This record gives sequence, structure tokens and C-alpha cells, in this order.
Amino acid sequence: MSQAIQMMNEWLQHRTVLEGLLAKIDDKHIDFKPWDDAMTLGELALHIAGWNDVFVSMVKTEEFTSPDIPPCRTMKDVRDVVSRFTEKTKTTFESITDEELHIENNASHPRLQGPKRNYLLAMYDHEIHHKGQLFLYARLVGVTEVPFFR
Ligand code: NI
Repeated sequence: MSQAIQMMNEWLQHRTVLEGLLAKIDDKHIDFKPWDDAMTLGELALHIAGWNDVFVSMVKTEEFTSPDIPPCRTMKDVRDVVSRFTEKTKTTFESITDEELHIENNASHPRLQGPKRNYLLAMYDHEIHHKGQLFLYARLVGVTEVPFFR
């Protein structure tokens, strides 16, 4: 099994939990945010899926460009878009070779500079970082039964 597939499988554990958490959230909470300039609950979910697709794509493209996130009016819209990003991200993971992961990247951010593998590590951390926030959002809107963390 390639290193990218191993990393994909570790990440998918967390993405599956994220999707399970989103399944528990009612439409009326899509615009919930815990402070004024926070991302809303829907935006946060889309931010995770969209930007993490960008991080993985950067192994191939080296382009740090905003993800194309369609407008979502309901939690079903959010769940569908997250699920489409998950499939797209998996396809990209499956195309990454071990050799590619060790090539020096072109990152401008000092914390990302190094081998292309760093993009996948950053993506993993980003998923967990925001997934933790989303657990808090879920509890704040009254979800009491949350999934195991991985
Ligand atoms: Ni972020």
C-alpha cells in the first residue's frame, strides 16, 4: 500500500466521523455561530471539506487557490457537498505516488515548506482542528449524542 493511501485511510477515519456528526444536525442550525465573526456551522463544515481538498490537490498542482464551494441552503445541501468533496479528495489521494511525497514543495507559507508530504500532514491537522470545533458547535446547538472522535 502506498504512503498516500495509508495517510488517506487515517484521514478518512476523521472524515467519516465528521459526516456522522453532520447527520445529527437539523436545518435550523445551519447558520449557528458561537460569536459574531465566526464561521457559521454550515460554513465551517464546507471550509473543512473544501480547503482540505485544496491541500491534497496541492501535491499535484502547487496552487493555493480557494475551493469552489456551491451555496447551500439546507444541511442536506451541506452534507451532499461535503460528500462530493470527500470523493474528489479520495481520487486525488489515490493518484499520489511515494516518490511525489518526497519532492520539495513550492509552499510560500514557512510552516508548510519541505516535502510535498507536508501538504497531507497539514490537511490531516486541519481536519482534526476544525472537526473539534464542529463538535463544540454541535453540543452548543443541543446535540447530546456525538460520535467517537475517530
Ligand atoms: Ni481552516
